Amino acid sequence: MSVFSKVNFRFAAAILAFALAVPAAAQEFRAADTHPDGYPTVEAVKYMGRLLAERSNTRMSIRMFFGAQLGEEKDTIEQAKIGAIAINRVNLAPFNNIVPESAIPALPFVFRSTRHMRIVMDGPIGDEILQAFEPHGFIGLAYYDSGARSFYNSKRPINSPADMKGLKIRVQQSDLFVSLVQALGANPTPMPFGEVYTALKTGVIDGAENNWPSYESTRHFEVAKFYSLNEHSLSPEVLVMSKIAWDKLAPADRGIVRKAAKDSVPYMRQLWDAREKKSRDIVVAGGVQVVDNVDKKPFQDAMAPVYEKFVTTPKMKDLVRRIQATPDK
Ligand code: GTR
Repeated sequence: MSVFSKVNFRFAAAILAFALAVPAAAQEFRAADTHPDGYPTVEAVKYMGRLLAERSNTRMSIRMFFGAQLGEEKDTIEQAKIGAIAINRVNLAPFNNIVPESAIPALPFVFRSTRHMRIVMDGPIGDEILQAFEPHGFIGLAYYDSGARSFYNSKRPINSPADMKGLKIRVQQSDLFVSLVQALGANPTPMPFGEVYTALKTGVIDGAENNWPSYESTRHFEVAKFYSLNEHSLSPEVLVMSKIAWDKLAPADRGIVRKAAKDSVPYMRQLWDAREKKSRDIVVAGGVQVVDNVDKKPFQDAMAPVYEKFVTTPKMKDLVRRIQATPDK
């Protein structure tokens, strides 16, 4: 062996020893959320970040970009797809047009109660739907609660679908929600979350639909004072990781990420339950006219065309059947 190759060999061996001794580079995952700091989803992802740091000896952590700093939900989904955002917390609705199975838990009245939703989404059906994200470039990590979505508007109290006639209602960027609002005789306008306040205020739209905390945190209740608790959808939130970021992780680290995400769920639910009450109090004190004795039956009856249009494959039909057959006790 020449002097040169001996030197090269020693050099390579030294580099290899160094690489084995030095722990993998620290990873800071960029996470996006449309909600402001302090909102339960934002706090839950921060909590997940703390768990990650603790359990990976600070090798993994999360940097939270809240308040739509990285864009509206549709944009953050596109960025997560190309790996520019590692972790994304969005509602299931903006995924409906991308991952067909994500429409199932967003379907109107598919769950009988929050308890039913939690049991289904925490079990094998929820996991099956999380797995459906992977072929589309996302790893489904966990679901968070999102309460019940109900209609609010600036024109009149809504007691029945007849009261919806002709109202211009903002919906998330989901064909399922477009069809849901159409089935009730109103005019759906898909629009990013961040544009809704101004659109309500200027009369571009008459109303929208959301849960108590979002209705409150966005101040929509100040410009659309009729809130009718028809509770048409319990569509949960979803936490996904970009498959590009995921594929770069060692198998053990993937396990840590998955577990930290799941472990943030009970924490989120605790914050959620408290926030729902607090938001309700703020909104009621703000002078909103709440219709809380809405007869849900006529709303439910109007939903047949929505199911026909979106529950098309045998797999989807089976998911709906299994959800309905899941007891909520
Ligand atoms: C909220 C949800 C957000 C967003 C928003 C919307 O309930 O938490 O992620 O989807 O609704 O209506 O755009």
